[in-house]
Amino acid sequence: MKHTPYLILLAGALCLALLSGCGRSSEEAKPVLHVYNWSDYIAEGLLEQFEQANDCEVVYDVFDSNEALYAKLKAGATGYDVIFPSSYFVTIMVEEGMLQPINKANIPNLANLDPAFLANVSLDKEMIHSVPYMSGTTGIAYRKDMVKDYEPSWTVYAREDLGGRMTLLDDMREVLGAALKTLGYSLNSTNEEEIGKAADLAIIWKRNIARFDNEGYKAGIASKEFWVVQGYGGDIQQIIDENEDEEIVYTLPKEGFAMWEDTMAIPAGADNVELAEKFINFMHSPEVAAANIEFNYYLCPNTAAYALLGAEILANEVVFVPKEKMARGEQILDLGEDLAKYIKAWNRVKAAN
Ligand code: SPD
Repeated sequence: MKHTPYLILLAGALCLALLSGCGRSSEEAKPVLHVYNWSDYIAEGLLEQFEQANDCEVVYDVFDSNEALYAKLKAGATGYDVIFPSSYFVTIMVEEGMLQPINKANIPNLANLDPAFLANVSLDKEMIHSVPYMSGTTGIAYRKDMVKDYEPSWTVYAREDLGGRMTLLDDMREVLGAALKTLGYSLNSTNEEEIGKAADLAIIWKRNIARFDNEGYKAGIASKEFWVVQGYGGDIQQIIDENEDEEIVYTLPKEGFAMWEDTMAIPAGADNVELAEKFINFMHSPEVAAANIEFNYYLCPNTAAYALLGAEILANEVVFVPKEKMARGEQILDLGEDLAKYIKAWNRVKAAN
């Protein structure tokens, strides 16, 4: 009886030892990198390549919007070592102490990045808290075989004859941004009246769509469930490739469209900063960046990678958007306190019938 507490302690210690790895094989004791990225956003085989090169394990989760990433971290999700926020969300996360500074000395491949991109496109130009990953456009994809009289215009969403066959992204800045452009305003407008008018227009569009959707639209347009979808250029191109379906066409609306930059960042309190830096460095080796451009159909501003790209991808206008089309694009920016106006307008759109 006298020894019972010690037996309990010993049993507890044994359990702890087993859980903490003393009983594990060397395979299980490898360091683990937790990555949280957008879906369909890394070339096949790269994670395994990184694991082998660094004798580690990568645990990889995906999200489908900046809001989902932000909400998950805010809700207390810890343990991620590398995350992929869009640049306009990095600013918000930095203000809220959610990201840690990047130690550039540990990421030599940052030298491969295009200085012009950093100066003109990046919002975090000195890469204090984030490193560019990919940039791209948001447009409309439609099925040639189902919509005969299509014009590349956001006004397609006012067409009742396509009712139930269209989707819009479940993304406040993207939908209100498209409506703002349609009305001739900036998609970064901070004018409450303009944002209000954009919400009114989005409510009209909402009546004609099947749903707001960030992921299912890809399978939906491939299966012909949807004929017109708002989507990200590279994701649409991936669907065209996977399904060898030339009936799907990606277009950049005449009124204008959103451009964005996604980044890699290390959350405050990340467990494995050293491995996170190695991962970011790996992603910016010329070979890996080239593989990602070829797979993702987005532009990684890694100039050292361009020499490794095939002729087909170099000629692909979804990736390398011609200057005359690019002129209609506008980059999504962080709006600081004015974002509240968008949240209010978006809530009205979401609540409307
Ligand atoms: N599958 C990857 C899609 C990445 C889109 N990121 C940009 C979002 C801007 N709203």
